[in-house]
Amino acid sequence: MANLVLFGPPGAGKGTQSERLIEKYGFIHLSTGDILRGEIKAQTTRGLEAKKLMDAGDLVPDDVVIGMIEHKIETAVGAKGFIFDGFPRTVAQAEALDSALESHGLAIDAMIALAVPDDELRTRLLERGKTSGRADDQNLDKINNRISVYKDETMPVAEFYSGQNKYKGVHGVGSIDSIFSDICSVIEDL
Ligand code: B4P
Repeated sequence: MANLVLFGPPGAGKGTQSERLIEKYGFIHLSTGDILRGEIKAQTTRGLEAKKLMDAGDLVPDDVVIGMIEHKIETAVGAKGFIFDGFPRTVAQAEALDSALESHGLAIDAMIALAVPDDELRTRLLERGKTSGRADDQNLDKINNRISVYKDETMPVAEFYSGQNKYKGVHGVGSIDSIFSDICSVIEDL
């Protein structure tokens, strides 16, 4: 089984497609967004610190998310394969992920990158904001900030994996089923 990074801008469908991939292939799913929202719900110190940044659409510091992911990898070693959703979001996180996996004799096999135009992202996130209760989905300025943080801080991660010949682009507009089928084709060709 492969270890995959599911990549894309906010609202690209990473969480949506991860759910289906887990069901089909039995991956261990590591979503830093979900883990952080869990910490906020549990009102941990880390969660309370992260909340301000997440609500504004900014990234949580690298050392916080790297520590969380290293811990989750430790507890799941021996799993069939990992799907990293929303992580890495900076080159420093990508380097830390390579080291953490390497220390267990593992590596990323592919980055699957969902490409979606900015207008479609804004529409999807505002729509989700009507029911998600997520502050970062309910305000256009915050959504625009998330998109620009993605362009400035996260897009270089795609070059990082391109340099390792692991980048696989997938068109992220269309039905959820057709995008899922394109992702499965990539995985089955690995
Ligand atoms: P995340 O939780 O990772 O989430 P996301 O960017 O909102 O989106 P995702 O792409 O998963 O969207 P989804 O499938 O749900 O991050 C939230 C915040 O956490 C970040 O801003 C940051 O503050 C913090 N954070 C997380 N990880 C971090 C890290 N590594 N480092 C630092 N900070 C970090 O899809 C969105 C909507 O689109 C849904 O409503 C869905 O139904 C819809 N949709 C999906 N596919 C569709 C399709 N094909 N057509 C139409 N609609 C579709």
